[in-house]
Amino acid sequence: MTTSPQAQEQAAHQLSQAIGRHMSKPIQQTQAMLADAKNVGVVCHVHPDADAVGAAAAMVMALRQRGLWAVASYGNNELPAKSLLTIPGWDAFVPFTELDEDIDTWVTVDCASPGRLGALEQRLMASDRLINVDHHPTNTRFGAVDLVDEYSESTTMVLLDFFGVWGIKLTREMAHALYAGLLTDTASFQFGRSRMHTAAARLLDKGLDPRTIGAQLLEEHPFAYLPFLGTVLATATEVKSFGGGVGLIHVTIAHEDQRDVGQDETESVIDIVRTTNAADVCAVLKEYSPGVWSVSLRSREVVDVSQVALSLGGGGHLRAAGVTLEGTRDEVLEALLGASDVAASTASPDTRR
Ligand SMILES: [Mn+2]
Repeated sequence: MTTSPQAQEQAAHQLSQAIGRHMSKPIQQTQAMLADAKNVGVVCHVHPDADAVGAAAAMVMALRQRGLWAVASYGNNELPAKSLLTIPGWDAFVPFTELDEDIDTWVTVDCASPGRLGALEQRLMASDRLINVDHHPTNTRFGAVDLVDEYSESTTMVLLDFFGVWGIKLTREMAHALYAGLLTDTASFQFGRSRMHTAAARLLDKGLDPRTIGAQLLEEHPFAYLPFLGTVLATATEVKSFGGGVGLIHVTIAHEDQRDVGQDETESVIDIVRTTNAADVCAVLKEYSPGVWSVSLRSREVVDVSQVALSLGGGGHLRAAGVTLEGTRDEVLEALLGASDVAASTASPDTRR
């Protein structure tokens, strides 16, 4: 029997929209564990981003819809970037020191490894009822149940699939929280499968305004942002030999540069640096407290930066990854440049320029 091109296209479309078959078992296991849960703590990674806050907030809303008691938290003391406070469900977060003793089940979201739990690592890893929900290819599968889909664009996409099977009725607030993670983790719908758009359409159809949410999350900077950019972008340096010749551009944000700006401003720098085409890899070295540096890595099309980050003790995705390192700026830069061979080894010869 021959299949018409239309039928083939239809079948390909259905496949692209389907939840990966590898997810059916972890989805069942997650449902089973939550069926026996009463009080649930949902924990996202330290120094959360929009996917972390959005996923935790949406998960708490879904758990409460199912009649469970639930709160969200993360394992560090500082407030997240101001823009993240616009995500509905932020009010479900409590400081990690105030997490109830009666919590019987934990759900981690957007955490690739136990180290990302910060101050909550020991407490959560001591539990045998931990559900690890994530989309990082470098996830270490540290849960009793691992609901990890590395093909998903965001952790909120993993949850959207799960909620569909779990029978959750999507509310406007839930859709907003899920959309926040999808929008930002795809760099405004540049990285992902076509189903990121069908998912976005479903979420927007709950009554969301993409312009309002986009502006809230990505385009609300104070005037001080401009002189700040002037200072940090002036540090841009090109290392042509990095990664066997694919090149690296690095930019430094020293602790004192951040006096007049917040995390929304510092986090945006990598998205400016990565628009230059002079090198495949770019890095922003950000000193978030004196001597402690978060190194954000991006690649355009050749290097697998998740492997570069992993070799330094961090993790992430093919085109976006990160690691926290301690020392002086020169020591951190030296460590990064030392990963040049790792970068080269991930570059496929035919795509190397
Ligand atoms: Mn994520």
